[in-house]
Amino acid sequence: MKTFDLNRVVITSNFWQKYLRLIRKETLPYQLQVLKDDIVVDVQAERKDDSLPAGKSHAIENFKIAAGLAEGEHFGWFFQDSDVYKWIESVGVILQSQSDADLEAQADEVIDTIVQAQEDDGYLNTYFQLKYPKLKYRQLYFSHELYCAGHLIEAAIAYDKATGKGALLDVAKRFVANISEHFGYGPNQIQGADGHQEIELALVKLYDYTGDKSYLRLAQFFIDVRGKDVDFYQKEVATNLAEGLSEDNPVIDLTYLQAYKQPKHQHHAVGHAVRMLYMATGMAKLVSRDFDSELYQACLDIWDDIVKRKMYVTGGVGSTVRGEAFVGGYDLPNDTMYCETCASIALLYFAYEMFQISPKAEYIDVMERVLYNGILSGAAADGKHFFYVNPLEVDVDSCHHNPDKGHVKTRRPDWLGCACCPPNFARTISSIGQYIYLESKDKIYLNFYIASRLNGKDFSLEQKTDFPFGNTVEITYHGPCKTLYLQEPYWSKDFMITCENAQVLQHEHRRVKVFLEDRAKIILRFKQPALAVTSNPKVRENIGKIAIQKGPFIYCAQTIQNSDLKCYRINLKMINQAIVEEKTDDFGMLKILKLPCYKADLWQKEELYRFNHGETLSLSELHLIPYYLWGNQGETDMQVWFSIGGK
Ligand code: FUB
Ligand code: ZN
Repeated sequence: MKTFDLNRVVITSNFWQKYLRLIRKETLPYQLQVLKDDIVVDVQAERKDDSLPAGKSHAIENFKIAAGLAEGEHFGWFFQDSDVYKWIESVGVILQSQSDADLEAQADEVIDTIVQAQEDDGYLNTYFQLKYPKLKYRQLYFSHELYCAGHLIEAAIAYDKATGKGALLDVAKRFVANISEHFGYGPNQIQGADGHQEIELALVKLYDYTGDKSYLRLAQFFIDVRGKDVDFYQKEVATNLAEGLSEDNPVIDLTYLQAYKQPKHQHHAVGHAVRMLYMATGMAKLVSRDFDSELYQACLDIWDDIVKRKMYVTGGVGSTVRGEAFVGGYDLPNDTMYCETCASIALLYFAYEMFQISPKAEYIDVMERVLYNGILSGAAADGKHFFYVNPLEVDVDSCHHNPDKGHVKTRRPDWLGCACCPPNFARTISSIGQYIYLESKDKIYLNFYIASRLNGKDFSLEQKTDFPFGNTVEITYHGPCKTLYLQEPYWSKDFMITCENAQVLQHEHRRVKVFLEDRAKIILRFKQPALAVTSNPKVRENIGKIAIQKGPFIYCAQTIQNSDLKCYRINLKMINQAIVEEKTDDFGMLKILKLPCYKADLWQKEELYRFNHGETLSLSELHLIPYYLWGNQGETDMQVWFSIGGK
């Protein structure tokens, strides 16, 4: 299957155009100012820990120092370079469908600095160049050198594709040449992989872009070598100690790094969530380019483990702050979870790759769930504030006082010391056009109902719809006969399809196969009722609770619109009485779902426990908003799961 170049997909959806405009006009200029330390913003540590870098970004300054254009020391996380690469990738993605002279000039300037920062032998990582040159490629358990290289590759491809200016692509290729020289199964080569996966998926992209098979082979090497020698990282530590190069003597957690065995033998989602999912994405990419049944089985099992046991209803993943990691199955606490924006983004990537291997409804379901909930919640509606952690329940007082919630922010900060999420959000959302359609020979896969025009090589297709809010999709097609694949959304009711110059050939497992002739017209109609979501009884946090979903959106309640969130009791019989009230707010997007319900009376006396006291319930109304919009109106308690109650 192939994606379409972004200049072939013209997004006309109001919902998504707003985001694309926001990213181009607000987010990217703002992010550049922050990366250049040009504006004073509150750069917070990602969790309460005074040892973590915060206060400024310094990401571009690090490149300037490495390039000899400025003096000073490296500041920030050792993977700070990747923030800049992701920003360039976002610009590249935007420029692929729309010119923007200002953004392009700014990106050129940044790229020029990067070019100058690269060493003659191709190596490029400002942290090691400036701080520990003797430890290059020698601390792979934490170094992120190849992780940063991966983001460089992705940025370089996006920018070259958009502008044809190959400077950054040359940098990336020279860095990869240096990596190929140092890593491999040859004598004197390093037989290990970066602690943080990313280069694997990026190398496959580089192979796709250049057609050079050596990049695919290198990606295969990194997936193969991981976990092959389980002592690899510990040996690195021992050698550095013995040679007096470093005094660090950590005990390496191989589960955190997904290096406890080779990926092809891994069958569970464990350890650091973003690493796990970038790796799984890389594995799935390899499977679709060069089929490997063992690797595919590992992908399938990891997928099942996530979506059947470890994924939040918002598409968030990573249940614990410790190691930003997956934990056991059904362990999904709503208020101490991690649910990093990057992890949700990585789940979108993994799902998309899995769909391309086997186009089943479940992959699109997860992509949609994570996109409209756990990813969009990552940024504020102003495009300039960002969550790293995306909770499903916030009690402001508890977040301020409970040290176990030091990572749960009650407001999206201006920026973060560990700023992986904000530019990841920008590059992913600006690439939305890439996820809507796929093609394979004479087949077109329409994955998302997003109003857009698709200009294929020999056909054109247009989707007219107000989705995610509207309930109809009108598809028109001009071109030679083809087969179109559509999805019946899992949350939809009364899904109906009518065709002109087209014929439904199959409608099974919520996948619809339609034969298209020239001038075909297809109209889809469906309802998006408010639905009560129940979780598997093994999820102890959600026993006796429900969440509300309408269309692709999970809803939540805030104390801005309600009071004492824990007192609301939802009666399943009342769900169908929910009504939507549109409210124009600053961002013009807020739709409030008003749900009749019950509310437990508060106790008048301040006491903690009573004997034999049933709840006294009064009729009430809960005002819910789409989860992704929470936290845009100031600090507030927030809740997704509500107790069932009332008659
Ligand atoms: O380590 C690089 C990125 O920073 C990870 O993907 C995130 O989880 C954050 O730790
Ligand atoms: Zn992140």
